[in-house]
Amino acid sequence: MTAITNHMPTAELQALDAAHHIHPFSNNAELAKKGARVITRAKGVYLTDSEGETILDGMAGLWCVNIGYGRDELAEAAARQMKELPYYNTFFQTTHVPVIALAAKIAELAPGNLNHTFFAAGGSEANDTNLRMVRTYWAAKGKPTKSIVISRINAYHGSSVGSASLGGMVHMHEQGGMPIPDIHHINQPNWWAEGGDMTPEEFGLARAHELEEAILDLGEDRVAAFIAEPIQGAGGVIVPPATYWPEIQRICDKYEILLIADEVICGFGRTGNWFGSETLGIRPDIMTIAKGLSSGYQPIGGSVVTDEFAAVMDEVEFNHGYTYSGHPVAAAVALENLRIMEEEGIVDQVRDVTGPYLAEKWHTLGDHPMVGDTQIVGMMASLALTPDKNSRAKFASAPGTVGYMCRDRCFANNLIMRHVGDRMVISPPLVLSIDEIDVLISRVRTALDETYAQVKDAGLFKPAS
Ligand code: PXG
Repeated sequence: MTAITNHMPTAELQALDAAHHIHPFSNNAELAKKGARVITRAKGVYLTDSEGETILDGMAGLWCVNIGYGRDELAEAAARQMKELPYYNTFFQTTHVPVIALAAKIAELAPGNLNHTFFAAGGSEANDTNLRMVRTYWAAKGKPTKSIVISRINAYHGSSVGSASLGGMVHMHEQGGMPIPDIHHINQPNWWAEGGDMTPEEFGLARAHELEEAILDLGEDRVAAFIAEPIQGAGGVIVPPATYWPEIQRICDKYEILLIADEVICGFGRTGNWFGSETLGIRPDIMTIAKGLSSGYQPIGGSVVTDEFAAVMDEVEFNHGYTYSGHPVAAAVALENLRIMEEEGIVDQVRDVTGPYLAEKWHTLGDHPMVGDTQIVGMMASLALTPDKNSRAKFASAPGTVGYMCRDRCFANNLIMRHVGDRMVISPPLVLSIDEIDVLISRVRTALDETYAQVKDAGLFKPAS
């Protein structure tokens, strides 16, 4: 076989891709017909494809390339570590320097007494760890019946059987026999879509109270933990009403329910603080981390737990671990990523400068005839597309039809912005500059204008009855 390189014609690469590569979350037959866009390189916030087009990456890969593309320091850290110690495990009474240093660094950055990390290769694995760990924790405390984890509809916690069961994506549960037992879902705090006649504040409280009702229904002695993203990411960048999290925290405290904050997206600067829990005022017992930990340069994630939690688990031989838990190369790269983020003040920059600027511009999109809600915290943001902003109406067309059209117009304008149903979301690299924010906003506006024209032409600009 001839070498497959960046220099091959796009069509040949696409044909080989279609022949042998199964894409996640895709209809592979449809994709094969049009051919996947081949991304060949990236620098800063821009991707380049095999046709030489440059694309502004409004999604930081998959919500993860916080530091931006093309940082040689991370490549060098990986190369150094590969030469010195490419792999060793930490299962059998051994450890190594990168994992020691990274665990200590995470303890320094994490709020409160979240000082101990169990490593994984990504967020799904880390949430599987959490599921087993909270049950093991309660059993060790003499309360083995506390095994139910409460989560939320439209949450995303990963794709493995355990983590997808924790998640609340109905279309995922439909495939492969999920959710597994002892996972219970309550409703999400999505005021725009589900708030009815309530004010956001009333609605936030009502949705938080569903947690209390679930605990009372299921029995306090049965519930181990509540898991949630501080701000739902894959669910559509749903920023909860201000009343929601304080009430959730009160309920978890009152009933001694462990609180797991899934920081896979919100962590490492995304919300303008190191962790979303700080921005939202949450005191978790466990944080799930991944993505921005290494800015996606290496697959790594973990579960960060408090001193109190770790003290209980320390007494148990926890029969759990992954070959790549604390992988030395991934750990070395993550450390270098965190060093750069700290030294360059990237989180402060998002909180004080670029985040507020992006927010100001993002909210101006609310004057577009098809845009209802505009939500943004730090550098994660969403727009609700609607045929009638006053009534917060959904489109009459199948959910996601208009969102998909908008995503296509973004692609055509060399901007990656995702759609979640008829909500548009961005999560750009945290190094996005003021000038790049202007480019992003102008491409979003063009894409919205083009979508609006298409939607009207197709007779789709009408509300569901
Ligand atoms: N928790 C959260 C909050 C996530 O967003 C995971 C866990 C799972 O992490 P891993 O590393 O196992 O993928 C995620 C991942 C999307 C999309 O379409 C989002 C994620 C993954 C894939 C697609 O928005 N988030």
